[in-house]
Amino acid sequence: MLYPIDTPTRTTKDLSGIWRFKVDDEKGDFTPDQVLTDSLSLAVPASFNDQVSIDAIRNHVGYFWYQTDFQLPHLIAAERKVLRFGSATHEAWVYLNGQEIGHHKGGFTPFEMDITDIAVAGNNRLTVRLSNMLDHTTLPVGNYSETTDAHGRLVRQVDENFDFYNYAGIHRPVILYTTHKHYIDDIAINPQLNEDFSKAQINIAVKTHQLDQHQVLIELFDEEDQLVASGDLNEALVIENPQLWQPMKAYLYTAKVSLKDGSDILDSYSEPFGIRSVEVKEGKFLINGKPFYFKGFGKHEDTHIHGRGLDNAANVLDIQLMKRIGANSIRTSHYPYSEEMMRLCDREGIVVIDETTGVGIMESFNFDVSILEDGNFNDATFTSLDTTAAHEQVIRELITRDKNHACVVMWSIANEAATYSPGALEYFTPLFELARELDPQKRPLTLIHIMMSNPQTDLVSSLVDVICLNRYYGWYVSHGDLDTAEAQTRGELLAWQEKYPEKPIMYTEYGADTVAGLHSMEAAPFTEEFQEDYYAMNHRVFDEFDNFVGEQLWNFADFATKIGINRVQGNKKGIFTRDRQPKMTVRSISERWNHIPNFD
Ligand code: BDP
Repeated sequence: MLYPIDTPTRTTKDLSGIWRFKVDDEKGDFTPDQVLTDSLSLAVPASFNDQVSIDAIRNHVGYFWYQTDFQLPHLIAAERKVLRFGSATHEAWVYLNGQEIGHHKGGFTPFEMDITDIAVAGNNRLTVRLSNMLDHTTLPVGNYSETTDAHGRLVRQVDENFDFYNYAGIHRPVILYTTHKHYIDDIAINPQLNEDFSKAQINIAVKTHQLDQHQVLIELFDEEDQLVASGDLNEALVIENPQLWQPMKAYLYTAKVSLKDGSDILDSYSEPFGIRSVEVKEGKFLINGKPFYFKGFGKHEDTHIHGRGLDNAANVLDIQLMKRIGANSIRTSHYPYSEEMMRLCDREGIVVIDETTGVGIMESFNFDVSILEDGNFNDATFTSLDTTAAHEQVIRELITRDKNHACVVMWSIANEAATYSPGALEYFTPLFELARELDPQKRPLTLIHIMMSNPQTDLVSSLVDVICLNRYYGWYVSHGDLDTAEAQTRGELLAWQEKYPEKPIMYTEYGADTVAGLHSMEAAPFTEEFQEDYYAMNHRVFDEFDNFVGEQLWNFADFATKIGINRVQGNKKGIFTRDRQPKMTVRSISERWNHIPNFD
């Protein structure tokens, strides 16, 4: 599925704006052909939650209606018309002019519907029924329950099995685009560099919906818009002395694909791509043959008012701040980020570990590893949860969507699953196989380990290319005691290194909740001094290890979560506040990262 853009043969119409919105009372008195009355005005794209001032709506669990009207000119009557959602969280039923045209489950990936036969010239009414419910079959995983209130009414509840607020809504742009009836469906680009990087063969697969006599022409352009290679699908496209896509120094070529009927161009599409190699070898993570060091963050799509909705300005600022403090990479914790962000990371040279929605795959949550040590620990995650189908679907949709991005150097199949539980290896093996098979570029694969999964307890690390650890020594374990935490950090890294000497190791989370403006002479937890000491301790240990290939701290910025006794108006582990003001530790992290080169 291609990202919707304007080309000489395609037009897009962005349906962003103010839509009508209403909680579905489930009485069945509204049908999607009707005008949604008694509704609120709500911005799309954005989460609904923080746009409303009524708690009962903000926290409602169940179904919601969204509706807008749009006009189509007669001019495009003969064109094929497609309606595409960047994402709708978490499940959507879509109706056009009263007729159901599609359904999609999974809140962080795009889906589209051909509306050629249903859209009309003039006014069209688009209605969406949305659900924000999560359960043991969905990703992310939610604990779903039902009760009745004092009036006997059904009350649905979702207790998130993860640590971020369950924002919902139409989070990404809704675009109507047109194509010719014979069209380009998908493009997969797989640049292969020769050994000394003096040549790149650009392998391109194109999926079309076309007649046999039609031809596909491919033209490759450099950043100055100069044609550097061209040919049809059977010809080898070679770029001599290619400019490489490099971390923090991006170079993007463009593949212009045309579907032709004789000299007529029926459809054309331009896809940016970068040329770079990625490889894991002898304990190193190589980009373009050189050992790369990840410096950066686990993040969230989370901003004031927009919630988890697309916020291009925030994305731009975040990358600017990252550059200023010497960061070079992010992980899209804990779901696929917007296509707009992925394109921006390509452009800006930000290296991305691209994560699925595989979060919350854990029946028991506990940072106390000792409960595993007596050998009787029994966690029923892989018998009680039923997430396989959702997991396969999100892997498929993520890799299909992001396969061409130069910025993506590794796929993360899951975050903090119960990889110490019986059944973990059996659950993950086919998912890793699926990801390897789907990715034309065969990027490295990983999953992210929770603390309970250590060299003694972990069952799945034989599958991963890089050992990625979320570690909270000094915070959830040995809280406030950085001397003990330092010894524990060193001890565990040594044990991983001994067990998997060939696998690179990196931290994908480490952090301490820090309330901006809170200070103390004795560097007590929650103060800005403690956060600084905590990072200094970790960094001392990291620097002792040769096959330690990166530090992505938790989190870039404070973010919203459900309420809980560990959360002071959200998760405060950001090194920036939620409105992107620096905490004290930003200075020392900036000092460190600006002195660590991107490559060894
Ligand atoms: C890890 C999770 C992350 C949490 C973080 C924390 O991967 O989502 O926000 O811990 O507790 O367990 O701050």
